[in-house]
Amino acid sequence: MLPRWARQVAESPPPGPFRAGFWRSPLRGPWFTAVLSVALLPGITLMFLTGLASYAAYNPNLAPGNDTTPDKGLLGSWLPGWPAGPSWLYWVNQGVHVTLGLVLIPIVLAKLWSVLPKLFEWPPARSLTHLVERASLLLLVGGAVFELVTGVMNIQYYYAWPFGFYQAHYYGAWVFMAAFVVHVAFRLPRMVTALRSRSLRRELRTPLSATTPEQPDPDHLVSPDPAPATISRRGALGMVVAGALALLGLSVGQSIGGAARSTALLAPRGQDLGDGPTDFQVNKTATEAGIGPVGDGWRLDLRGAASRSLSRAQLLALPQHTARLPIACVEGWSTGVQTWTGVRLADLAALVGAAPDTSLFVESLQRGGGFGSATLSAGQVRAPDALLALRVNGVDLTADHGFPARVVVPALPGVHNTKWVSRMTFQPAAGSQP
Ligand SMILES: Nc1nc2c(c(=O)[nH]1)N[C@H]1C(S)=C(S)[C@@H](COP(=O)(O)O)O[C@H]1N2
Ligand SMILES: [Mo]
Repeated sequence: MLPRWARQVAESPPPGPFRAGFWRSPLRGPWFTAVLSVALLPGITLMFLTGLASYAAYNPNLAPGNDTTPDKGLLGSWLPGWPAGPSWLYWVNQGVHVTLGLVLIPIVLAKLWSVLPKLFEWPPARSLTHLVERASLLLLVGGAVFELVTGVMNIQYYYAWPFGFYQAHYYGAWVFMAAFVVHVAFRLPRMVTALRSRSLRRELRTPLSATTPEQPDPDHLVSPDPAPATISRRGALGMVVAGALALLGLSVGQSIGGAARSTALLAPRGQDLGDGPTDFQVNKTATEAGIGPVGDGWRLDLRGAASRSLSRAQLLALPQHTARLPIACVEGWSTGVQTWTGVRLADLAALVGAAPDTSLFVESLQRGGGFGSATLSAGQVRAPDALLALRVNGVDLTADHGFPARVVVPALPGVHNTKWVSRMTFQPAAGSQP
C-alpha cells in the first residue's frame, strides 16, 4: 500500500499536460496509433537489417583502415565478411537504408504525436512494472529519435557532436532495437485488436463531418473530453503519407545517381562534377583532400612477397580490364554506373608474388584524417571486376575522380574505393597489421 501522501500526489496531477483533459484531439486512439505502427514495423526492421549489412560491408573484422569501433565485442565480431558482388549490392542496401530512413520520419513523428499524452502520464509510476515499462519506452523513443537525428545530420555533413557518428549510430541501433523488440512483444496483441476495431477502407471514406472519437481504451489514448474534429482521420493519414512521399521524391535521386541526381533537392552535396565523360558526382575534390597536381614522378609502391615500384605508364602497359560499376557511399548517394578501366587487383597481387588468400591494405597520397586508406578482404582482391582504375568512361581519371589511380571494387562501400592511391600492401592473413 502507498502511504497517504503518495496517494494524494497520485490523485492530484500538476496542471497542464499532466491532466487528461489537456489532450483533446478526437483523432488520438488505439486504431490511429496502430495504423502508424503497421507501417513502422516492417520499415524499422528493414532499417536495422540494411544498417547491419552496411556495418558488415565495412568488414569489422578486417583491420586497419576499415572498422574503428572499439569494444564492439559480440555486437560486431560475428558478422560475416562482405562479398564482392553483385555490383549493386551496397548501392541498393545503402539507398534503401538512407532513403527509407528519411521516408520514415513523418511516420515516426505522427506516431509520437499519437501517444504524446503518455509522456505526461500521472502518477509517473504506479508500480515497479509500470516504472520499468516507462523506462523501456524512454529507450525506445530516445533511441528512435537519436538514430534519426544522427542519421540525418550525418548525411547533411553536420557533425555537431562530440562522438564519432559511426560508433554512436551503431551502438544506438542496438539499444533502440532491444527496446523495440520488447515493445513489439508486449504491444503486438493490442495493435492487432486495435486494427480490428475499425475498417481502414471505411475510415478512408469518412469525411470530417462524420469524424468521431474512438471508443475509450485502457491505455487512455482516447481523450476523455474530445474537441470537435478539425481534420478527418483520412486527412491526417494523408498528410503523413504526403510527407513521406515528398521526402522520397526529393531524395531518392541521389541514391539512383546519374541523371536522376538533379531531382534530389534535399541532397546536401552540390553538383561537384567533372566535365564530359567524367561528369558524375564527386564526394571529395582533390583540392578538399589537399592533393596537389600529380606529375610524372608518381610511382605506385606495390608490396607483397616482393616489392615493385610502378609508373602510371607501366601500369597502363599491363593487361587492362573494364568493368561497369557504381560507387555507392554510406551516406546514400551514388555515382550511378560508370565504366572503369584499369589493372585487376588480382594481377597486381600476382606481380608481387602475393598468395591467393592475402588481403590488401591501400594507402593514398592524402595525409592526415579523412578516408585515405582501406583494407580489402582476399575475396574482394580476387574478384574479376576489382580494379586499380586508371581511366573512366574512356578518358584518364580526373584529379577529382582520383588521378593517377583509384580502387574500384564491386559491392564495396564507396569509402573503401580509395582515390589517389600511393601504396598497396598485400598482407598474408586477413586482419593482420602491415
Ligand atoms: N583518398 C581518398 N579516397 C576516397 C575518399 C577520400 O576522402 N580520400 N572518399 C571516399 C568516399 S567516402 C567515397 S563515397 C568515394 C567517393 O568517390 P567519388 O568522390 O569519386 O565520387 O571515394 C572514397 N575514396
Ligand atoms: Mo562515402
